[in-house]
Amino acid sequence: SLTAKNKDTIKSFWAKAAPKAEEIGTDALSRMLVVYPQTKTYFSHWKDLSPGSAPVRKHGKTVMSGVAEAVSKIDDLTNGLLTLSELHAFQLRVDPANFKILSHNLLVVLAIQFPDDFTPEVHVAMDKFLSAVALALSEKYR
Ligand code: HNI
Repeated sequence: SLTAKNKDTIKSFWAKAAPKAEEIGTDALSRMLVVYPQTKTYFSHWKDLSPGSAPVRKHGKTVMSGVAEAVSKIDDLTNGLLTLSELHAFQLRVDPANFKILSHNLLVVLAIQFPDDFTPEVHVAMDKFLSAVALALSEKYR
């Protein structure tokens, strides 16, 4: 689980990343849809699923607002993300395996967009954090 040091690392990295949240979310979602095309099934109601399209941009921003919420609730992710977990489990019916896929794409994009700040220490802290977020989002599935 996340140590106090991990949490500090995540919060200070997030402070740098937050202003670019829309771009991060858009690029991560764009990559996920291209590299893992099975994820496109959830967004078949969109007109254009190509990288950087208007709905991808809009949803990129939405997903990152969820990540921002998770950072703010880092001390109790399970309760903090319960509503979002319920939504993904019961309404959206997203297979929780996809949370890991999106997390991977987020890490790739963070490494690209923040080559200097994305140290191994930040990498491991963000990896642990995104795994914890994925676990919290999976809470309502069982
Ligand atoms: Ni997700 C809607 C956050 C992973 C498919 N998602 C949301 C919303 C937030 C959100 C916030 C908007 C909620 C609302 O309307 O109240 N999603 C997150 C976060 C993660 C995540 C924080 C993981 C880090 N979502 C995923 C994954 C998929 C996914 C991996 C599928 C591959 N999400 C959706 C879909 C919607 C959605 C589908 C509704 C989209 C729409 O068109 O409105």
